Amino acid sequence: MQADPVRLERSGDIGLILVNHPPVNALSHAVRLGLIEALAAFEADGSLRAAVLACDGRTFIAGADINEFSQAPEQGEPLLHVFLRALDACQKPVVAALHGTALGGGFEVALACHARVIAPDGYVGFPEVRIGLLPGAGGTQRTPRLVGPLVALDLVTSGRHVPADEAMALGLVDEVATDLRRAAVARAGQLAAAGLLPRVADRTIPAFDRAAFEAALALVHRRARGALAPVRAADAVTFALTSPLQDGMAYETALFRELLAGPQSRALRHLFRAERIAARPPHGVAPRPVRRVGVVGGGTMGSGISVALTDAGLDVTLVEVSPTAADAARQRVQAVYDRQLRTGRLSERLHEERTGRVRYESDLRALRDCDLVIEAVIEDLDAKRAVFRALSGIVRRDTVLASNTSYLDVNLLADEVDAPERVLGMHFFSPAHVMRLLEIVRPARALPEALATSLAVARRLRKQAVVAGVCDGFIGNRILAKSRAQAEYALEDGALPADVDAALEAYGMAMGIFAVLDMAGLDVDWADRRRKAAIRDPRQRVVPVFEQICEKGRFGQKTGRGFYLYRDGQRLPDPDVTTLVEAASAARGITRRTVPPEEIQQRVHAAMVNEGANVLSDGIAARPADIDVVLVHGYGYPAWRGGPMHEADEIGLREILHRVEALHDASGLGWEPAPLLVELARTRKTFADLNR
Ligand code: 3H9
Repeated sequence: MQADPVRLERSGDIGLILVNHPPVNALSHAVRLGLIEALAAFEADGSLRAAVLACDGRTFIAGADINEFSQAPEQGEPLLHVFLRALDACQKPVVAALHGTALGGGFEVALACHARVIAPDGYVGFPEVRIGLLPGAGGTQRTPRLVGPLVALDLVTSGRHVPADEAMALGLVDEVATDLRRAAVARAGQLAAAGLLPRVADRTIPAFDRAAFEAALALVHRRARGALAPVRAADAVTFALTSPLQDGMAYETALFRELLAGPQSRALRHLFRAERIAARPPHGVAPRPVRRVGVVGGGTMGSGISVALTDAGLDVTLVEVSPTAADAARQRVQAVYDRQLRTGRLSERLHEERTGRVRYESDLRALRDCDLVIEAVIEDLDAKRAVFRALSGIVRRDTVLASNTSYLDVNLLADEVDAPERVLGMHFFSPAHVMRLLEIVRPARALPEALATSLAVARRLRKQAVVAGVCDGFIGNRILAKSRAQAEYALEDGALPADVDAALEAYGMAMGIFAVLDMAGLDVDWADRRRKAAIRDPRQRVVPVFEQICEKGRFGQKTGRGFYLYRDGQRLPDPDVTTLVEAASAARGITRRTVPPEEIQQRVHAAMVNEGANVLSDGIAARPADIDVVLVHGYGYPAWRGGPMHEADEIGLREILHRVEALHDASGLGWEPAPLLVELARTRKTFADLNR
């Protein structure tokens, strides 16, 4: 840790309070102390008329120091509030000069300054809800006074980053300036000359549309889906409408402390760390430069991947089997961008620029100059092998070759090429330009350099990368297969698809298992299930309903029927499926019973944890936290629970083991408790112990 993270300099008669605390100038203990001292020194210096508060490095203060949140409270002294009170009491103007990301406590400091100037590429915002907190240093009280309760509510409950031009339009900042320091110094001088000390604290709440506010509040509650922080943040903004600032600050602090001590913030802070560790490239290995990327196959996945690449500023060559198929791929990509243009999410200029950056070809030789090629043809080993064999004779020897397979053995694809150590998997999730998760599948021979390259591409695509080993289904689909099996057993025991889905949604899952299956298309899974059925031990418990639905040509939403019936845009229970489910129970001699939602939730969770433990023992995931990241970002597991492995630690592994033993008793072969889980429970250890 460096000695002096805050210093006071001067520019003529303007003081410069400068923070230098890499990587993101977080408000660590030493920074808070330094700010208090620098402000006091500035106030005491009669030759300084005003001050600018600015940061060195890549960003203005990006918030409180998240690492300190897990430490003992006394280490929190002096509190940020001490500095904010000093700013409020300061009799000379202080102007905040914002660049990079002025977030959370950082933006709260800026709001306590007398004016705010921002660089054109800067952002402001309150991302606290993403780590299960609310702005705890006045953000929920000052923001509604500055820009009205509606904007405040949006910012503190969504956590979104607001770009400079929008921040200006909303009134969150006073000026956007290319020459940031100079503009901030000039403004500080002007305020001093005019004898002005504008304080957000002195403002009253501006007039607002009460009905619109109530509607926005209702939406926050509906969208929270079990998450506490957005609800509490909304409470704090509501409180500001009728209370003096000091009371509001006290209320906000009480809520902040409650959230900080609670399990949801603990879970979300665990994820914050886990996300960054999972995506870390191998130490000291440089990625290869990637400019042009080839995509083989322009179906749903290939076109989605092309959009993701183009969005990130990469040039794409998409190859299909024929000019007609290439044209269909062009239309798929075009449709995504046209929709974005229509809905105002993309300007005409960007629409033209992005659609122009994809080349469509029908000959693999067009990929000659690519730095990375991603294969996204049908999920068939022979088809994929043929593509890799052909690519090997076309691309450079250092071109990284990736397959988008969701369960096939990437080692077998590597066998087809010259220099197999540059082959790996890049498993995107559908729709590929929307879903954040990207499993990077690492075959035995893959070079660290190839891995670093794919991780760098993932970062550029703003995807959450997690490295997985080679096995059937990698991390996510392998665990999903087990949790889905329990959902199917619950059908046989007495539940209906809507009961299972309602239980999982009440748990906080983005969508129930059967609704997801219908959305993705049952035919996709059917092929995989048939493949697995051929190699399965016949003594294993299997529910025939899925196959029976598929045999009737019902493939989910796209055919209007699957586990549910789809009519007029609505998802409805289907009596035919009820009949199939009841028949399945009867065939197994099961007397149907009411399966309580908690039982469904616990069974699905226990199945995930047990398979997660096997995934760890097999070396498919490097750490339990990686599994959490996969389930949260790719499978709709509620982030505020921190992922299944973190949740298991919170519940206690002895209890989890009991639940897994109950699964084994009820479900038989294939449900044995994972040796790793047994060992951890026996030695009273946690999955978190393995993260270190
Ligand atoms: C808060 O402010 C509470 C207040 O309201 C009330 C207080 C009383 N602390 O993400 P990156 C580290 S709550 C400590 O890869 P990027 C991060 O771990 C806070 N460390 O970079 C990583 O370390 P490593 C509200 C932090 O360029 C390194 O910096 N603020 C913090 O992709 C680089 O991070 C937030 O929630 C932190 N606050 O993105 C902002 N932030 O290399 C959280 C980052 O060892 N941060 N680090 O893995 C972010 O959203 C992104 O980091 C940011 C940069 C956008 C700033």
